[in-house]
Amino acid sequence: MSKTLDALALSHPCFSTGSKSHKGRVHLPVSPGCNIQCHFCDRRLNDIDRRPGVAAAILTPQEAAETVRKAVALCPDITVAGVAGPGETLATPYALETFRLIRAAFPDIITCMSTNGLLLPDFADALAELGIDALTVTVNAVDPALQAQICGSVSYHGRRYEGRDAAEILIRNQLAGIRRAAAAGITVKVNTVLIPEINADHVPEVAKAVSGAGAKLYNIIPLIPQHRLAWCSAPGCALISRTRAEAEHYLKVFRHCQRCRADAAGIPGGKDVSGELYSHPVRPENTFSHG
Ligand code: CLF
Ligand code: SF4
Repeated sequence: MSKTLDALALSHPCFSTGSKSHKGRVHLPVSPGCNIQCHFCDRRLNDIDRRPGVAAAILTPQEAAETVRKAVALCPDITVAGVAGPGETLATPYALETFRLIRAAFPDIITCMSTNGLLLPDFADALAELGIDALTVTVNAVDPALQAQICGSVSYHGRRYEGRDAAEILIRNQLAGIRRAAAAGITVKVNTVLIPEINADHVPEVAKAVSGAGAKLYNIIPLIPQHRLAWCSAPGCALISRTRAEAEHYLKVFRHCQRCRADAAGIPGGKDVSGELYSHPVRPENTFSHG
């Protein structure tokens, strides 16, 4: 049975709705590829960058399960095992296989997954059956004209779509997927990357739409201007605060996001044990990008 928002608020560092939690998470970088192309996404394998989409190397599901064991020994405050890339979790089977192994080996750990939502209508019921406790869907716009400026293409059921066609499929599936996951009893959070030049005024509309679909929590992530959105600006504190306040008319807002790497481990913004866990050499042949 998935956990409610109230239960997660006490035990999950990214679902706390008030002050910052002191619980931790371990990210398991098991998902290499992606099925869409966000313009801000610059997936890389390295030890240095501190942002989403970056990991030192890809793990197998078996290695990931062993990593959870080590992570909890290094940092007993870790309550959550999450998969957040470095690519899209539903584009390859490894995230689900990882959660199967983790569920069996660590029945009490909170399982958490993030997705771009393209395949969520297909997988929501399977995620509920697996007992995923917390799901994050990244929805950057619900207006296809804006989404097309953020995401260049999607590969969906064997075909590649671009521009407005891609945007329409992505938005439709994200909202349908959230509806389906919420109906199956999964607590859904939505992340929106705040891009001042593209979606800043549109964020309340996203919050309204995802709340209507059943999302319970909202997280506004300031853009890291890079890749094809290097021309955009990083939002300042005043814009972030204003946008959060506007979104809060529709659903609760999480305010402590640390824009974690796909192999982050420890307490977000606090104790960091990722260096001790993931001190393996970079494998450049596995260079996928993510954001
Ligand atoms: Fe990881 Fe994301 Fe789960 Fe948290 S991170 S999969 S919900 S366990 Fe958290 Fe990190 Fe922000 Fe993500 S602080 S980037 S929101
Ligand atoms: Fe895929 Fe995530 Fe990168 Fe977007 S940000 S292209 S969903 S890996």
